Amino acid sequence: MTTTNTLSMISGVHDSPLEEYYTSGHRTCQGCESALVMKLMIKAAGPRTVVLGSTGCMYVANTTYYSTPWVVPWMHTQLGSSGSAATGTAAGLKALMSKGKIKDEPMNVISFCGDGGGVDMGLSAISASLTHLQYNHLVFCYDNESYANTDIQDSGSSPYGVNTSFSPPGKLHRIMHKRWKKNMAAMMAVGHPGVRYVATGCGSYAVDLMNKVRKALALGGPTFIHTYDPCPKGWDYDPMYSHELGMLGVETGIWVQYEIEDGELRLNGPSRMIEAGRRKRKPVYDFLKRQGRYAHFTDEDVDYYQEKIDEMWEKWWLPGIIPIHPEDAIPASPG
Ligand SMILES: Cc1ncc(C[n+]2csc(CCOP(=O)(O)OP(=O)(O)O)c2C)c(N)n1
Ligand code: SF4
Ligand SMILES: [Mg+2]
Repeated sequence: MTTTNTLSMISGVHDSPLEEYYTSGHRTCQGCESALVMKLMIKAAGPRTVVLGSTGCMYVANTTYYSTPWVVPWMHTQLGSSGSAATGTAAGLKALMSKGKIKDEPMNVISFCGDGGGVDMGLSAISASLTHLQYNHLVFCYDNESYANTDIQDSGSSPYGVNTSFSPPGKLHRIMHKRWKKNMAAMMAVGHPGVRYVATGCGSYAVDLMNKVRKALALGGPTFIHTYDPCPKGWDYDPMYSHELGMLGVETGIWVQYEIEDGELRLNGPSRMIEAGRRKRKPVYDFLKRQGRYAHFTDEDVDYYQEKIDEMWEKWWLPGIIPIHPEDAIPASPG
């Protein structure tokens, strides 16, 4: 494995780098948290970084004809290919360096994808990329909970009951999207021994997110980060509330902030306080009622959603992370 960049931890907003590598030139919606997440991601990684992006809002709305906000080398890759693009680029750089064709220096490779591109279509390529431990790269999944760029179709990461263009509430069936959100980060952590870093994040907790990017890149090998990104268009709310909705997602316990470093799990921020019993979860109603995508929810629907979140925190083997109920385990037979 080639060496990685030394990236120190950022102690607070005042300590974050001033330089921007994702600047003007994009045309994402006002209040787009995924755009903020891109800005934080590359601010943390710095200039010695190659960014690859699979199709989705962060490709299409960012890079149109001759305009782009990326100041670092950037390449588009096919919708399901963030994993293979990451491995291929890291392997290519390593080969060029070992042949002396380019300077041998630590180089960050970050390959991002949306939830449609990563949690659904590109899952196998991401999984494969996390088994090639000899290459340094970060797969970064920004999750706005729909195929947003093609007009908000539901994905495997869309939450229960949500109104999307593929799951509009009708007179006969109010709830059309009945699946629960895939548990992507935990799946990546548990299924890929040898991966040194897997984390969840949210743009509302900017310093936490930037430090997670730095840890992933500095630890090296293949790593994975999954962010929770309010999307004014798909979630249907006034763009000024993006930051607040990200916080509410965490404070209600719907989204859990954590990192797994060399097999050691740490919950972060409000999620850590909730887990330690030092803070109460806010009712999911406070989050759901703020978004048009849940406008069709009745009181029963909200109660059901709350029950599922309570179960995630109270009955799962690891709260919000591993959905196994230890009390239901069949005891091993003696002898
Ligand atoms: C193989 C393939 N199928 C379909 C498309 C059309 N398409 C372009 S962007 C997109 C949505 C991607 O959703 P996601 O990965 O969640 O990113 P988002 O748009 O939400 O940022 C789709 C379906 C495509 N570009 N390639
Ligand atoms: S649709 Fe959502 S993710 Fe796409 S640019 Fe607009 S706010 Fe961002
Ligand atoms: Mg998406």
